[in-house]
Amino acid sequence: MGDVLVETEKVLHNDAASAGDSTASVPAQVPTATSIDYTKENYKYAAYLPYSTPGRQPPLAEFVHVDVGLRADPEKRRLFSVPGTVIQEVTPNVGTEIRGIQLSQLLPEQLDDLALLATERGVVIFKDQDFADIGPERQKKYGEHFGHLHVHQMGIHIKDYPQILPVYRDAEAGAVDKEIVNNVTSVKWHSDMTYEINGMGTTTFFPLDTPPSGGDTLYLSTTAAYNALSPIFREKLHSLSAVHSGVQQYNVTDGEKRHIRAPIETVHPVVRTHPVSIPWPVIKKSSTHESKVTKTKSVFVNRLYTKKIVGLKEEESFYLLNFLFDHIEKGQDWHLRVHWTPGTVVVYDNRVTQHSALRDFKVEPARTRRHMVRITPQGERPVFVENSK
Ligand SMILES: O=C(O)CCC(=O)C(=O)O
Ligand SMILES: [Fe+2]
Repeated sequence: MGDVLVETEKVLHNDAASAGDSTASVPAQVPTATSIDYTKENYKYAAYLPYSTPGRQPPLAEFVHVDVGLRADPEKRRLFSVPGTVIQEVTPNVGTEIRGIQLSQLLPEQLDDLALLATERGVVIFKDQDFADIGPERQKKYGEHFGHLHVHQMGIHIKDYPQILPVYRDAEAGAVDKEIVNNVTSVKWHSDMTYEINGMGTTTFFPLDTPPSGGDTLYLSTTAAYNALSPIFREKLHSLSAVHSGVQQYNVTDGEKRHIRAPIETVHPVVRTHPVSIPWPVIKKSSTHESKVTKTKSVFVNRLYTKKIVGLKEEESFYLLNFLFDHIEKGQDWHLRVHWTPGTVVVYDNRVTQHSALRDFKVEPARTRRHMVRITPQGERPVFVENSK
């Protein structure tokens, strides 16, 4: 053991029970090797350290998702009328900051209003929250309000909760430096796992522990990016679809193979319509405010996962995709940056936004960590509907 530590400066954060756990019904969960020795530190958020469960699982099957945003009050009164709530736009195009209300206390109908707000504003930033301290069970139940929780193909999860994703980086785990060694910047814009058939929906992301400086997250609105294009150009995009691939992510490893599913590629529309605006009879029936809700279209291609426009020749596809990536990523008028103070929780709608981690922080072995948590409900299979706004 001593040799291993000297050679790799990594430790397993297991409590002895978990690594050796191998009852017939419960697969063994393996703690991820970390640079910080958690047998020596009484870490408040040890329950959120990364684990994986070796083994192969079947592909995810497509399912019908009816979004809770359809039940929202268009004025979002049930959310906004809570006494003491302070609501502030961050920029005109993206982001709303909320104080004075606890996300952990919201009722189902208030969460419906929140889903609509996240659709309209892209990113909702809650401040001074107790959410990080309510425990994984309540966090999972909260996330399930918005949809079926996604389990990541890379197989990382917190102990006993495959649906809760730790985004953990120290000098060993998350391989901060290894990942970006061949890039000029750590910025990697994307929407989450767009290679999946059912896309990701109303997503919640929050910090447990962050470096003294750096490690902010960048967000942007793909609805505003769509609206900035000329009507003629938008029209051209409407008929196009593109291939999104999970293969590259699957092939990036830190030496450990933890993947639980074979990687897939899926074709999605280049412009997608948000489900709260789709005039689909099944949805109409369950909606009390169908006629009033925002109808949004957004550009749905991202540099990390979108590989090719269907039907175009290589050079044409490359040219058009790179124009769209640059357009989305460079328009500061639809960007914002979240600095993670304790108690901050972000709720973003993955259908209408992209984001990027910033791995700009200095990493001291056995000391620095950036520890975040993501709860990611899946939404509908992305669709384009011609007559939406
Ligand atoms: O670490 C971050 O700031 C973002 C990570 C990320 O892309 C994600 O959790 O989806
Ligand atoms: Fe992400």
